[in-house]
Amino acid sequence: MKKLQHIFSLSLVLAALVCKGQNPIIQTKFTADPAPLVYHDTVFLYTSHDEDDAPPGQGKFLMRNWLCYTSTDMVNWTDHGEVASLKNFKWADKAITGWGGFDNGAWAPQVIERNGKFYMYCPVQGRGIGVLVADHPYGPFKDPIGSPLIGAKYDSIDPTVFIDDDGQAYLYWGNPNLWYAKLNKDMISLAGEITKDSSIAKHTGQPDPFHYQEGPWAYKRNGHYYMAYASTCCPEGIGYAMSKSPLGPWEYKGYIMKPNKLSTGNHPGIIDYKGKSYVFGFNYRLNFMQTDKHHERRSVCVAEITYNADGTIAEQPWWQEEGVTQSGLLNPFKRNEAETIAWAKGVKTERDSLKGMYVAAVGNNAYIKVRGVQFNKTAKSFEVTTAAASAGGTIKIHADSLEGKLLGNCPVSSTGSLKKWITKSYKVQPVKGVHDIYFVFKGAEGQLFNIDWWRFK
Ligand code: FUB
Repeated sequence: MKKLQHIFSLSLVLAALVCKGQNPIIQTKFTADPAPLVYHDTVFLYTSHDEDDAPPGQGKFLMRNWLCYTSTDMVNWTDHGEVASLKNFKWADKAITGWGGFDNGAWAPQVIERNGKFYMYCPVQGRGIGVLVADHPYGPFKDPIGSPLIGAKYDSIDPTVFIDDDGQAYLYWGNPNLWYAKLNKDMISLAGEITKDSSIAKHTGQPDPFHYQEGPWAYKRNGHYYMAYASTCCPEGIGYAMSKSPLGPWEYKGYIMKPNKLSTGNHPGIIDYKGKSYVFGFNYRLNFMQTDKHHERRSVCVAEITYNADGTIAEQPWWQEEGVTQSGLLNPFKRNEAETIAWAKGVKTERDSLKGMYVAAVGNNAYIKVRGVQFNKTAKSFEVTTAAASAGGTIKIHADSLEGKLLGNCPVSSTGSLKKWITKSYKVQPVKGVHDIYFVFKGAEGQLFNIDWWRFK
């Protein structure tokens, strides 16, 4: 019996080892400028947000807010929606600066934790770099100083922040030059001069071996200081430099990822998590799945990276459609938010004050895939909370592929409103072991229903 149990757990572990994610990792919105933060056992992924109606054309960004996603397995990502927007910065108002107002300019952010507080550094394009503070990684974030931390005149976009082992914090930013300043322990004021880095700076009049463009990402690992960045505009790959000190001089080390003409931009975010190392960035795959025209509608991707013994990073190919290996399995017996997704087609996410985030805009044949779901006992029923305005529809539950074994057929009837929720239980075919689960939505044309959460029993 013990031997059987051992073989069973081994097969679960092996199944977990081969579960791969897909790139891009978010499909319900256009996301860019990934800023991952590992906090306790979770990866918090902050991103900028390209609006669906960004006009065609390179550089025609339409960006109003910043989003947050979380994962504990690097493959299934839970959407927490907007965590901050231009409206958090009263000084971003057009009436004050003459620039864009609250309608555009929410560029690449980064969040860092210090002493239980979360500091979010946000470029407000053309107006400077602001800082927000929160008690929780999901916010609410507030502007503690009511003015830009870095004024507009220092190539002021793309902040990255890093705290050294001695407690000194550094803020870096800039396009086309790299700038930096020390931060006080309060993380919301400067501890010194604003300085243009001279070793990595682009406009030194010297040849530019760094190909530095923008999007710096500073960190320290095994005693080495790293500055990764979007390089070689345009298209942009991801380059990096290393140093023995947080203020350089920086030595160019090459590409983490060479540029690719499929993409104009890029923007690194690098972490270690559960014993592996990852680089995040973005491509335009979802935009080009919808149209052959370039819109600034980007999508965050992730790849695993490895370090050589001397601290240099092995170069990766351009973002592959196959993503990273799943680093943990999903428990189907706990409440799972419907917006926890490995891959989705034809759905959006929304938030309301009562329910928080939920999956919306579910149309006929739309689907959600969750990866590496571990049924460590037999599931016999499925519970789900939905709301439907009119005819409703059906949730078909398939195992392992869109046409895989049909586990359940769950009719969703009208509740009279897309905001009126009911929780219903349905019998399903007994299921055990590790599976990908596909929720496929069927019904008439138009929006069928909303889904808040689900679990198996
Ligand atoms: O997302 C707007 C800008 O494009 C970012 O600030 C840059 O890093 C580039 O990704």
